[in-house]
Amino acid sequence: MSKKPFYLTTPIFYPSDKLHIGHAYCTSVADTIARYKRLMDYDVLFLTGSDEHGQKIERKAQENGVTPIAYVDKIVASFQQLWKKLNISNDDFIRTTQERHRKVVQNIFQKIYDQGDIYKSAYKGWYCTPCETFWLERQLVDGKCPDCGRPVEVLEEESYFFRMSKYQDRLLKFIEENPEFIQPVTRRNEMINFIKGGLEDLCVSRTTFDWGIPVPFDSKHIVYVWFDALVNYITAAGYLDDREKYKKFWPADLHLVGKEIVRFHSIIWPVILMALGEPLPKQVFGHGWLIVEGDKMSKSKGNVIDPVALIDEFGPDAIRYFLLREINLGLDGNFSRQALINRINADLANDLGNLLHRTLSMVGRFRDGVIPAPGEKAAVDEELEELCNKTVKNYQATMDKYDITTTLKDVWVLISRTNKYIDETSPWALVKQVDQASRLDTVLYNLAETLRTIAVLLSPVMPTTAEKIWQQLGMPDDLWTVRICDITTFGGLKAGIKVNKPQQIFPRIEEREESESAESSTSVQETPKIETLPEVSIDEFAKLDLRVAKVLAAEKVAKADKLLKLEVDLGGEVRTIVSGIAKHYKPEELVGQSVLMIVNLKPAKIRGIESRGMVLAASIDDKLAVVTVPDMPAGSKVK
Ligand code: ME8
Repeated sequence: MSKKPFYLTTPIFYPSDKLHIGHAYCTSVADTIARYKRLMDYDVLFLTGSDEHGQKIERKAQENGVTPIAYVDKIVASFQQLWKKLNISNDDFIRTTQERHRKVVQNIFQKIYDQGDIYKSAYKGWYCTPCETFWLERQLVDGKCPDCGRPVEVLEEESYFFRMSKYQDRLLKFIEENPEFIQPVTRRNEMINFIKGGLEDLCVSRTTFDWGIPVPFDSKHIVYVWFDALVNYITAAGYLDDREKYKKFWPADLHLVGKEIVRFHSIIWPVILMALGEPLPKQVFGHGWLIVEGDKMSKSKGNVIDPVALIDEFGPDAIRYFLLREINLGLDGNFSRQALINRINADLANDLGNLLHRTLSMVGRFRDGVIPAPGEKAAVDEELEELCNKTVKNYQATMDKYDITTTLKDVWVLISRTNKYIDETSPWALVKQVDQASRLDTVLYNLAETLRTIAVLLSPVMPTTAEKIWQQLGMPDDLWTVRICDITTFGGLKAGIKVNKPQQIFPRIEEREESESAESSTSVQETPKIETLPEVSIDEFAKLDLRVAKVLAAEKVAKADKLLKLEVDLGGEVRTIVSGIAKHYKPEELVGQSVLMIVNLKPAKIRGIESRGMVLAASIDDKLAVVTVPDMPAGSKVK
């Protein structure tokens, strides 16, 4: 049986400037959906590209003293590099300056003109060049563009007009009959109101500059850049040159666009298609904006975030994960460096990184690196199995709604539960009991199987990380040939596979503030070679108040040859403590030293002296040294 097709697109971006993190957000969402659909065994066509014509680009090129094509060539190359760096799996990249596109735009323009839906008249009104949009006097807000608030220019020129008004009722009926066509519902309501306000015929040609596709029957005119741009979606689907492909992929399943251009995609574009007698796309989804410290990104505000620098610093998957986890599709979301670091440390380095590291190191140490076949089962194993199966099921339900944020939250519930499963089953204790070998096999198998499932579930969002996990688990098949049916029932992993040595997938980012606001944390990195006390969480560790204390005075405690009584300054408070270090230090050796102390230890009476705190010391066999922190002022905190 042939696979079901799925065609999705991003907007084609203007190469007037380099792309910022907002563009990277949109394309990461689209890429995640494309990869998810491939996982669901669809035949996917994923398109992105560049919108290269228009007055804005022509002016930019002039300012830079180069031809428009030289200008866009350079910027478009930077788009393509960015998508490569971000691991975007687009199947095609369309440039509106390509010949395949020019042919389609001219063909369509001619066709609509021939049927009488394009006519010549004169335009008099306003134009916003940054948005490439025509406005009527009454639509302006304080004399400025109602969309972007920038100044508009007066335009008076001979133009061709597209009879949009003729299609108003048909369009409204279509939108009302197809509730899924415009999403989310807030955008749908906006569009319905807009259409009810009346559709004007649209000016679809310009004569006062050259950078565009000539109108085929009147070369003085060039095609309006939005008419030109929207048509890209059928050019790439093979409208003129590959009818079989076109039949397969058109109508598109999803046009993912920013909320500010939903109007072009759900009004102008459908009317062009209606005029052509072509089916309308199944859905236009308007995503929200990325806001930086409360403001929309813009060059003039100086808050534009360069995705290339971020990827170089943190890697592509951390950026993709952050954007998809933090921003609910359809709503605006905030970008902040600190929030990004918190996510990397808590979710990626800690939760996910530890699970992989602990699992692989235990399979390595306890079973010579070979995943055992499962043995005896206990209730805790069944609970993990059930959660794993349920997560895979819910995953499909939430991903089908493009609710990627909820999907990721659910996967992290599974990751956290699996970390807890390690603590509950204590494989390091099972390995010491001969009669528990079968239980240990089950635990190790279950951990590897859950990680295999997690790698597949995360592959649409974090393709590089998923591949790393896959490789470290020693999986023999190519991750990208795996389909959802391979993970729907727990237990699909074959025993006997040799895992590789664990390697860190996300290093912790050490920046000053991050430990203060780091969110959930499960456990500290396992150290394979030494026996440790049971793990504590970062929150538990944070309960210990460790500070630098300056020793003001020290003396021996009468009739106790191990004890010294110390007076210490904690930067504003002097305390007395008793410490069992008399065999290693003479009192005078300690005076003036800055030592480390726990200051919130419960007070204890030792030989009648109340000791309020404890000095930290390192010791092995009969050696001991107090931990000193020279040059740190008394009262400094240890974090
Ligand atoms: O509008 N947050 O191109 P464009 C999130 N060429 N997404 C953002 C964003 C932000 N702060 N800023 C931009 C055009 N975007 C036309 C499209 S399609 C036939 C023609 C994303 O370069 C968002 O997807 O101005 C938005 O719709 C798109 O970039 C606009 O890109």
